[in-house]
Amino acid sequence: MARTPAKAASNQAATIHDQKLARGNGGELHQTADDEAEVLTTAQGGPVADDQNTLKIGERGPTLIEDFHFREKIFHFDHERIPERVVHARGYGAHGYFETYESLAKYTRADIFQRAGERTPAFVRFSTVAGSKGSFDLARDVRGFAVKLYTQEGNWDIVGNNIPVFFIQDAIRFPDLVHAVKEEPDRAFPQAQSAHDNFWDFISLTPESMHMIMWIMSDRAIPRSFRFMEGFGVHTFRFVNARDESTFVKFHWKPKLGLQSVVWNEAVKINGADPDFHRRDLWDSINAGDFPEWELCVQLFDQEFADSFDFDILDPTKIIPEEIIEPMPVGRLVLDRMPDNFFAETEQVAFMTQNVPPGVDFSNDPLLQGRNFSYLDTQLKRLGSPNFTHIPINAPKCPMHHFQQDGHMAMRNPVGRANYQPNSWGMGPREHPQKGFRSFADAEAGQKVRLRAESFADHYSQARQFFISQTVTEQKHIAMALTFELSKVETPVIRERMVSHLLNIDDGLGETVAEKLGIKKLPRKADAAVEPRDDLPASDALSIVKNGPDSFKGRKVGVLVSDGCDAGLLKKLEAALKKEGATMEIVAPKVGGVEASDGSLIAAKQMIDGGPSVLYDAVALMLSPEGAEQLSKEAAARDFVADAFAHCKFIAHSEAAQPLLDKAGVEADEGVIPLGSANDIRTFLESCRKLRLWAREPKVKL
Ligand code: HDE
Repeated sequence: MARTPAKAASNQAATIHDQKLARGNGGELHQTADDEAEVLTTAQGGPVADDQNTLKIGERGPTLIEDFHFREKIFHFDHERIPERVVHARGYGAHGYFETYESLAKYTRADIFQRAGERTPAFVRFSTVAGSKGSFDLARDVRGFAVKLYTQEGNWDIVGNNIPVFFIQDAIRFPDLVHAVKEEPDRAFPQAQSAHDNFWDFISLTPESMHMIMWIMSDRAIPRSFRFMEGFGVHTFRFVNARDESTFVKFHWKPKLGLQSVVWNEAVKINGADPDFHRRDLWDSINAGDFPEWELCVQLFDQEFADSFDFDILDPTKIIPEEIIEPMPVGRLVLDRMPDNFFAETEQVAFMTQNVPPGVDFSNDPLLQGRNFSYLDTQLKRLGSPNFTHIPINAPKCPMHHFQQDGHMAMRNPVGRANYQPNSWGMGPREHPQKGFRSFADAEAGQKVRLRAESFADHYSQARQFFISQTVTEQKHIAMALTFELSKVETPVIRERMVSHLLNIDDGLGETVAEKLGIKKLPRKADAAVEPRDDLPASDALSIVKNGPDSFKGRKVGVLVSDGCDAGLLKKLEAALKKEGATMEIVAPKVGGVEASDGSLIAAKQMIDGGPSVLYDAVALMLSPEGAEQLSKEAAARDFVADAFAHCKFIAHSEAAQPLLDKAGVEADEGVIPLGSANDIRTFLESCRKLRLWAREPKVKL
């Protein structure tokens, strides 16, 4: 069982306490073990006497190569890094479980879906795509949402994203897409950003990306936290039942806490204030026992539907709107434990689309087919051995028996004489035609060609459908994101080419972006392989704002306090937030905290410069008259308030905080809530459930 952080800390304290501290000749500190404590050893198990000084001839002489302890320590350090993932390098994972709601035996023979209430261990890794391992969390980017389910029939990996479509239709284009979005090869920047010439050059020459571009320019690409994102399997897969009948399936993960994103101006500031914002959020919530949860939903359909649907179900740049096929909840995923070690688990976890259990199968989506090749290759490169399934995080948790042997770092080899089959020794595992994985026997015929199907040719209609499904606020964010990104493109013709695509999606969108970029003469619409349709109806499921939470659960209020603040009011606010399942964090002029009106000491989590309001979902200003006066002279405090207001957040405040609100340029509206009575706290909390006061946005002109 994993040690709780509290226990781990106290064990460590005990160990330090038990150790003797001594100084060496040069004054360096030695922590030496007594009989009780663990003795430091080499990797070979040899006890170490001195870990502070290399072996030398004389105190000031040369170092000796016979110092095997030094040599081993440095050798291991030199090899600590493995190649980072070529995409999705920055990620964060957690353990949990999947719980099946009802038997899905009618559709699939996968063991995981046979028994209601059964729990299957799971590991999930969230990621950004473009940035390197050390990049910041709030890049405008797709988020990876990769789930490993340790089923009784082997590992099942649903290696998905938080966006249900992709940039390209055929895997052969993937290296070009990734080269284009990553830093430009001559200058090695920009890091973790799509706002540069190469990316938009590629996109403007790739009309099939236009649907994805709408998603990636929407607030979906700047989520508030991993806990508030959807996940999608993207491709069409198959379920296959015990009678070998196939049903097509698309996978959706729906967050129990609802969807939420930040605004771009906020994202930029979060990246400076806390580049680990998403990591910290997951770490904090899981360690606090507030376990994030998603429902797995499936869209199921047959060949007849596939033949009649407006678009090709093999085309990964298309969705099936939820109004056409309602996603059916089939289970829930709960994340309840952080890894004990980031490298061992999150860094070494190897996801592969080709990991499917019997009863789940592939479709002919050309992107999926290419991925099925790529992921095995990538694991060998990264983990360095064909035995990467021997690493605990990748090892199945069901019985496994095979004749694979040897190779780098082999931990498991066949036992006994037989390492092949068939054999006459009656030893070793045997294939099982019924229990084993049988591919769905789809009839395939045709010429060998390099062709894209005609049914993949419509690149604009669903892009338009996505755009018209957004609220006015969200549409504006898309236009602003496009304007921002294209403003960083230095080559005018690329900007114009993009506008010509946007005009095929929505005239208003194309015109707005052109105007904001200062393009005087509107380009003509891009040539379209298939005339864009304007009859696809809006789909509410595509909007974040329309799918927000109805509670403030899991969210955080930043409370700015000063000496003399009203202790009673603060306690009431804390109690109300706790009841809602939300938390608060105290921000003060000094991290040592403040003395409240009743003389009690209130400890702070952040000093004002380190805790800007972008880190919180709403803010409260609990200030005394002197505190407000003092803080209104400080830029960090004024920014705290001005940003919260500009980002359309709800602001509660003590009456005395007014001078700070005035200095920050806040014009009172329904989202600025004075706190006098307990009733006001209720009003504040009820408002917070809406997350943002979008009606303020035209006024703040973000
Ligand atoms: Fe991946 N992708 N991908 N991808 N992908 C990788 O595998 C690849 C695609 C996705 O947290 C790599 O282990 C190709 C779509 C996630 O460890 C690599 C193509 C979707 C993760 C690879 C795609 C994804 C990866 C890099 C086009 C959404 C991170 C490291 C045919 C459905 C998994 C690795 C983790 C990682 C290849 C397209 C999701 C190189 C060739 C579409 C979430 O194998």
